[in-house]
Amino acid sequence: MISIIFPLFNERENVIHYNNDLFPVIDAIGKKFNESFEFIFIDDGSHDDTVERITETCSGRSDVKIIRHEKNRGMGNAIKTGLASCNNELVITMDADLTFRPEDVAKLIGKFRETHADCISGSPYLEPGLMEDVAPFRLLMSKSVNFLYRVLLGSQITCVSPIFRLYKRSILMEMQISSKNFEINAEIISKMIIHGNVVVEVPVPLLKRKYGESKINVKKEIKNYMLLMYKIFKTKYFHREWV
Ligand SMILES: Nc1nc2c(ncn2[C@@H]2O[C@H](COP(=O)(O)OP(=O)(O)O)[C@@H](O)[C@H]2O)c(=O)[nH]1
Ligand SMILES: [Mg+2]
Repeated sequence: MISIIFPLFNERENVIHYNNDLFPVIDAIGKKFNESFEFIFIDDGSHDDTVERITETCSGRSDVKIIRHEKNRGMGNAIKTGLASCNNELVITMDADLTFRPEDVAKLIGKFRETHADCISGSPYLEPGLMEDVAPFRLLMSKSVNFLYRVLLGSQITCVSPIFRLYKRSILMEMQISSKNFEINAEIISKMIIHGNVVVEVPVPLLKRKYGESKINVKKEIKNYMLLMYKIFKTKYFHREWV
């Protein structure tokens, strides 16, 4: 069984569509791969009625866990809550807005069965033309940050930030993860690369959000990614503690 963790913050416009856009797609992948899934939704103190809507949408499904943070604690903390609340060795993390397509979960599983890597990471930069309608400034920032990470990590990784991944959970449970927000994905992948874990990327499209609004605070995230790079630098080259 594979656990799929979704951090949710004010996503009522998305979760009401899951009976069309998410569950049938994952159920079909389960049949194709002879695999079963557990869905873990972490509501991170949403101000809207995300919890009520997801509870309603999932009624009748026995493969769903809904966990709630009373207050907003950030995407990183929500993913950590998700990891702590499942027992399966394989976990997938995914966006609630389904901008990474649920059908591409098949690519994560297919690549894992082929390679048995420690992490299969979806990348919209592995092939040209996979990014749908991204603001040029955000694309430039993202590509520059990824370039710096490649240099720093001495790795060919094309994209450090996506949430769309399959992991061996035991590796994450042994890792000290300090990020509270969006940069958790870059922290995890950087530490895996530094520790010599096997990370394999697969090309996946990144679509434009269909419903609701993005919650990312670009300035705050750039600051967090820079701080993270400083920590990698200290740890990798001076063997100093990651604090
Ligand atoms: N738990 C948690 N999840 C969040 C938070 N902010 C965003 N998310 C979730 O993280 C995912 C990505 O966020 P999104 O707003 O789409 O950012 P973008 O894709 O970078 O534009 C979505 O599933 C959001 O619901 C937060 O503060 N806490
Ligand atoms: Mg999004």
